[in-house]
Amino acid sequence: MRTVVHVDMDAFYASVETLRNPELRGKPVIVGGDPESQRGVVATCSYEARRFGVRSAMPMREAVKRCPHAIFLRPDMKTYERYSHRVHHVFESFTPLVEPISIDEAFLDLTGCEHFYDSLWEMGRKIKDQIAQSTGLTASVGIAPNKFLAKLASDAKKPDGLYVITPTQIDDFLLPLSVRRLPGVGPKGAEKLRLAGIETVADLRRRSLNNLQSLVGDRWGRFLYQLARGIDDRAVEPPSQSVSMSREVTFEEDIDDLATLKHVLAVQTADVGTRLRRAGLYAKSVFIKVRYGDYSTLTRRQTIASGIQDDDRLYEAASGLLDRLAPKRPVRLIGTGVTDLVKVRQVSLFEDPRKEQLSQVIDEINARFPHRVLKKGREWLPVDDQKPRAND
Ligand code: DCP
Ligand code: MG
Repeated sequence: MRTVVHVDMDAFYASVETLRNPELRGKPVIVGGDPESQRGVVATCSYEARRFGVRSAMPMREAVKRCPHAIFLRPDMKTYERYSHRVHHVFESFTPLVEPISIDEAFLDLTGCEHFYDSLWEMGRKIKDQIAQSTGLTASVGIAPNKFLAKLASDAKKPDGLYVITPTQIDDFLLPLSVRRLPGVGPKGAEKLRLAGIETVADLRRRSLNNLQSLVGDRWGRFLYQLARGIDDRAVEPPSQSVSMSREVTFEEDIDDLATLKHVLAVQTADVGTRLRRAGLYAKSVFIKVRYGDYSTLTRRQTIASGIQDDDRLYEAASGLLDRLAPKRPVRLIGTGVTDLVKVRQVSLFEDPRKEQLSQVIDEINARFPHRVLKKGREWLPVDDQKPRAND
């Protein structure tokens, strides 16, 4: 049995702002874009502002309507990142097995450490106390036998919450929940399940594996079948120690055209590929990052066991990931990169070694000129016009 802890800071950006300026304490604080602008959205808000119905990702104009007397602030990412690092240090004083999920959220694997504490509740209180001591901020902590349940637990008593789910308590906690609370079940998925008569986890539990797979497909069906039983075998995975290389760009105007986004990926993978070959490294993971206008950020990652360094395969992987991610809204930022870098590649019998040679020849020629003179067809595109925004 594992002991997985999920920690999520409360109203993170707004809490840091309140810490810096104690006059904000107890007041509705909204952090986000320009309230005057059409594009501005709420990044987050204090719990006082949430009482007026203000939420993350809501247009600023709507937030002003709902809570006109709030204090409106623009985000100060540098400061939030400094606090995020401090919180991370606290995590690492409890265990090296820390998987950061976002700027204010992480999973910790404390399996085997239980005997250092009187109870799992005490373990949770210690983590919260250390965070408060180091930063002055409150966090919500959930402790459970796996990631899925730990995340639900940290959410159960927010803000400043603590909740423990032991194996015998799983059913009491889980069965009454709406399926909407399950990871990956959005409004559309929930509607599909509702039409099939499934609204709560208890409804889900009554269905056979076959039934769920015929409803939502094989992979999703299996995933839901397991979640309904509180089963989740995913490990807490600390980020790989090896370095990564990446490249990203923020657009002047959000872009919703897939072909343009792929062109940008082509330029970025060519850049990353050049750096890989220069360092004599092969990448076993390729990832992409997509940020929408409301700052919500998605990443996708693919593992390539044999390791790659040529532009074609890097691009193929990145563009395949973008297809899978299938952006639903205009994209503000796109990036791609590689991790799990290794020196020596395991040779696969099915790969074409000429691909790498071609990339190397292009690098050699480019190295002799100040600008890249040789580019592959898909790199010719209008991205030079897309300058990063000043405030990113
Ligand atoms: N964030 C953002 N845009 C979003 C969602 C979040 O910029 N659409 C930022 C601001 C948040 C931070 O990320 O402070 C952490 O996100 P959370 O979802 O954890 O939200 P909060 O920490 O603000 O509140 P909660 O107490 O609900 O965790
Ligand atoms: Mg949070």
